[in-house]
Amino acid sequence: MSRIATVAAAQMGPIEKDEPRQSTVARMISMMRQAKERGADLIVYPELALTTFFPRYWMENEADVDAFFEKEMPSPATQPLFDEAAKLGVGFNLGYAELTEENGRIRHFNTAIIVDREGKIAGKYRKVHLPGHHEHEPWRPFQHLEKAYFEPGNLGFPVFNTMDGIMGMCICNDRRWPETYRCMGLQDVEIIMLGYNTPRHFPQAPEVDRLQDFHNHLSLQAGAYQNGCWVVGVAKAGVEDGCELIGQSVIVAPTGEIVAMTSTMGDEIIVAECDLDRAAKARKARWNWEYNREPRHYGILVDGPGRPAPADD
Ligand code: CDV
Repeated sequence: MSRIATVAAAQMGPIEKDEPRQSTVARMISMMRQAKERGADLIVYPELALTTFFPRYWMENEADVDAFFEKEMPSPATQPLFDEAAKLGVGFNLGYAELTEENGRIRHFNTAIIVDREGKIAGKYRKVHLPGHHEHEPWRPFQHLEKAYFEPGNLGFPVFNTMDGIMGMCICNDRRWPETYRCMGLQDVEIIMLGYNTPRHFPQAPEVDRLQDFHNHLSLQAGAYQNGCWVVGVAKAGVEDGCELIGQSVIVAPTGEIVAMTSTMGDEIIVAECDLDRAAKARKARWNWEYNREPRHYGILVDGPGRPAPADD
């Protein structure tokens, strides 16, 4: 018997700077209900889904930054989402800014969780690849201060046996790195969920602005195909406080084919039936890693790159 996860990608339109958590959570609950009506039993929300994408602002006051972070999960503001999940029997993937204390040290992470159909947290991931810059760079039309406001995740790329599948997560910039998918592929992941906030404008190389949608799909489709797994990529889209974020959220099959895609820049649900057994089948038929991988030649991936020494004359 096939294991089908009916997955909804819940693209969100802009969240303005002063939009309270309660309003965002109400939007998310409304989408969860729509998803359930369309048969979904798992819903994926964007990166940092509870607030505006605050790394675009330079803030000197730590309290101003921390106001965008969750000190507990669930909290009074987010508990209704967990309650609705349990009521409807719909699992979810949520991205948020996490403020926590570990060994007496305050830490800030860009985090995502998987919550199961009983409303229990079944897995946590902290973003490894943080894009952007550490300092205020006034030449930019908007900042990208993830390196200033977060530290790199310290959990690796775990996968979780939950909801009758093997599930993994990554977050936004992670999707551009082949290592992200491979770390989870090697653990037999069947579905990778991720959210993104991707500005259309790339200040370091504006000539690639026109390629943002292409590079988004290129990364997601390659990750799915090369690792034989489902990939669900979900945008926060539209013009958020003057900054345009790309949309085109997708559900990608283990063949690399897009099976559903959003067509607006606002709150929008797409749904696909994901046969989780297709992951193992695709991996075996196409790649058969035990038989064909040559890991003894891949040491450079962890030992570090290095240019070859110049040839002797
Ligand atoms: N939120 C992100 O990680 N955004 C990056 C942008 C800055 C390039 C991304 O990879 O989409």
